[in-house]
Amino acid sequence: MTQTVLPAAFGFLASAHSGGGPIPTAAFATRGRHTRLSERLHGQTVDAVLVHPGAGPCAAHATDGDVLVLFAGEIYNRDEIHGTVGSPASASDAELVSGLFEKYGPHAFRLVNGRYAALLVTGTRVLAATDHAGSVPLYVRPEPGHVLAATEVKVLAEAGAAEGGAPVPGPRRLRGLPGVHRVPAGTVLDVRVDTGEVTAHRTWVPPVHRLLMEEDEAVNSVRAALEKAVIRRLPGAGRPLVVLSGGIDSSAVAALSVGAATAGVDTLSMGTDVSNEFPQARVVADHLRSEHREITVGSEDLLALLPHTVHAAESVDPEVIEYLLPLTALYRRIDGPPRRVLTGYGADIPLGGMHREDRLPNLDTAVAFDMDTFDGLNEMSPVLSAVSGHWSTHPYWDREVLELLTSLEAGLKRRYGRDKWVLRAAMADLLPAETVTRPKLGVHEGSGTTASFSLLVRRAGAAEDEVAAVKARVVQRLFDLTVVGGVHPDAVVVEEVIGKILAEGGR
Ligand code: IOT
Ligand code: MG
Repeated sequence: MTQTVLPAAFGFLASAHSGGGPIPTAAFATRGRHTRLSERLHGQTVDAVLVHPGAGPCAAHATDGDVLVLFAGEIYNRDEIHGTVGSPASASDAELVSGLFEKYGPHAFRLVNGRYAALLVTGTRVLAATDHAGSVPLYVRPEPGHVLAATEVKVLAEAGAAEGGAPVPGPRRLRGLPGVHRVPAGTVLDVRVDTGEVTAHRTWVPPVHRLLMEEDEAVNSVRAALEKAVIRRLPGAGRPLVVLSGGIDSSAVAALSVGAATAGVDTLSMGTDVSNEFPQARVVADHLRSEHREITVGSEDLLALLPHTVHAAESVDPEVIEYLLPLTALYRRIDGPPRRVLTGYGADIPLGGMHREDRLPNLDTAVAFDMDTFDGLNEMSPVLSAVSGHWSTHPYWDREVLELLTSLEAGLKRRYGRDKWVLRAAMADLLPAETVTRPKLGVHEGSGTTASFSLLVRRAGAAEDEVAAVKARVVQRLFDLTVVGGVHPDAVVVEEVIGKILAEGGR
């Protein structure tokens, strides 16, 4: 069963209440049409806004008796779910979740491999669920009698501090937003609307065991899992767009897409006036015969998008913002109708690609640490591309691929002096040899983003040893302004923010 061209919705805002309650303005950064709905269930009323691509009716909600489902994103194991719930082939993802819930209750979400945030309302409960990776962020603001939920936290900022909310399990508070909580990755928060009480159920945890495997078996398993994940992400009609750096991660996604997409594949590379990887990406595009485009962004224009990146990602991690800034610039330059975008993002986390580390115990420690700490960074937030109407998806963070890659023993990740060896070996027959052997270069390095941001901070007067701390404060300040404070990112001048931070000194 092939994927639809785009998901039925990119995001939502919902207010579930037993006796009225204001619903905030749907101030999403996500671009799309807004569909409103108001549904009276037995024990509560739900008012919601879905933000979605396309002009037709929005299929991202389903009602069945006293169950209402709102669903942002998409499911990748639709076939398996059909098999177990016996739904019609035309069933929407929201209907599949509703069918799974009827059979399995809140454990339904343990069965879904997808990129989604979902809200399921029934009786006096609101279930707020994230996928295994928390790749579509979801936030709740529980108060006795009134629960707000949204896929962008800026939408909840307007509601102010929650009153009388019961404690929420897990330290998932948000900077500057008292009473608002992020739903952790791979979790269902079960909220009682009458009391505001919250219980958390995990639906996925990263594997901590490791598998010893023969080379051939590991290589074949990685190839098969990644191929399946790519195929599951390809649209039934239309051409996918692969954002291509020419590194092994995105080149593998492009190669597997070319093998599977009947309508052909487009590839796109970005660079700046300071630095680019155009020649390396071109080698891959020529080899695969994709329709390839290059986009050059001036580094001043790039840095001016820092507020937009923080506003879209709603992240306060300065390193992650440096990875996401060039991608934000790239997505904003994809014009024309909404596209389905495949990326190689995330491969380096389970494979330890960011760590230039030869010693296996240290490499595995780094992988374990990264798999323990990704939650809340929002590095795969769909909002990054949805600000310009596009849907992004990440095959390496498909639940099955991620589980396999994480659990491979470190010696399959680092082997014969190569990083990400198992992936390189798995793709060797589909890519040019120079691509397969090319060492990793991060997007923040290849585009010169880290260097340009550092230069900007130094030019404003920061000493060399202050640069990292100032960058961190800049990112926090941008979050306070654009996410908490509701200031439009166009209205923020990065140089002024840096100037103020330096003027404040150590405070
Ligand atoms: P990197 O792996 O360089 O890039 C991520 C994806 O962005 C690539 O696979 C590709 O699809 C796209 N991309 C990168 N550069 C370009 C370009 N010039 N033109 C077009 N598309 C491009 C950071 C990183 O190095 O990205 N991301 C790491 C993990 C971050 C660490 N996070 C964590 N520990 N939680 C990653 O795994 O992707
Ligand atoms: Mg990568």
